[in-house]
Amino acid sequence: MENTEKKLIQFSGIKPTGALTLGSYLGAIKNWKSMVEEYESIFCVVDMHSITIRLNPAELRSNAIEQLAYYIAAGLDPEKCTLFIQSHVAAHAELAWVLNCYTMFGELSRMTQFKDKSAKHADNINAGLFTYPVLMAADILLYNTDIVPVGEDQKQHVEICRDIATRFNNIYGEVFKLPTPVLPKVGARIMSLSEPDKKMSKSDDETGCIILKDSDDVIMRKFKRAVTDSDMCVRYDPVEKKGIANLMSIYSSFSGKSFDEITREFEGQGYGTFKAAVGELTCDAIRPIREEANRLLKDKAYLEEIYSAGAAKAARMASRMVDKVYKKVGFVKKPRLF
Ligand code: AQP
Repeated sequence: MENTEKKLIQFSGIKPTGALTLGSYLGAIKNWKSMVEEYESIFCVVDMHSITIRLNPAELRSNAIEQLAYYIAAGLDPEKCTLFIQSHVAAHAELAWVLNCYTMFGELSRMTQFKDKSAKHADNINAGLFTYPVLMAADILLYNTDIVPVGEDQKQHVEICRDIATRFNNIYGEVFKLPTPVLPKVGARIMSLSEPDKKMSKSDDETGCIILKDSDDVIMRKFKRAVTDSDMCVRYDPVEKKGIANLMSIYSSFSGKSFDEITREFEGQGYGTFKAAVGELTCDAIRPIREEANRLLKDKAYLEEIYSAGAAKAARMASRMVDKVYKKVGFVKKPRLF
């Protein structure tokens, strides 16, 4: 008999501000992929979020296409997932404006990412940086999303999304579904290899950040130089031994081994051996993704087909939500324009 039960929906996205990192792979994409069979899956390249910082336009465009290729290469099968580029679906901007009017200045001021990014880009603290979480709330709420798989740094933004949705629902009835953030058990916060008290970020220093495009040689070199400590014992202690704890998280994410198992495996061996093992495991996991992404990037027509079909499907779903919201707030029904 045909299974008519509707699947719950997972939605997530990554901004194409640079090349994808090992952090975004372990914190987000790998987790997305693990839930594709169970959930209806919608994944977005959130290019509109990227322009809160000044980027070279040609670079942004090529990052966005490259990111889509990496999504597919990492196993997000376009037959099973809706893959699209955010700026292709106007409903994201439309709902974001409405939600701006239901979001408080005070709550946006408390966002950690806003405080961090304002400090980092002191010469360009634009309104988009401030209202970033509102656009993210629109992204999520447009699709009746049940879960949002993210890394730890984005959890606060899913929480404010719930607050905005609750405020709107309290006024207009049950319009939005309240989404739940889902973090991976291991790898929710991968740290920089060179400064292990800082998150590994696309826009940060090159030596501490593994990008999925890195060759095996580069990956091995970066792991070899990873900052550790003088204790010489592979043991999980994220307070006193941040560098080693980070390497253990990466090793655990790829191998599925627990921290105790890893400690036993490397007992009596130097950090050099452990770092090389983490590097090799990372290379083995990333190499096929990189190779497949490079192959896909040679076929721009195929990628265009995928993001066009994805946008058409997403736009159909999203426009239903925009119509509902516009009606609730009192806008006159849109005439047919074409
Ligand atoms: N280091 C990380 N560890 C675990 N998860 C991470 N994510 C990002 N870095 C790590 C998760 O991956 C998704 C990427 O989201 P994003 O690129 O839209 O936002 P971000 O968190 O701001 O990523 P970056 O790399 O730090 O970008 P820049 O440097 O441009 O600000 C999210 O789910 C995130 O949690």
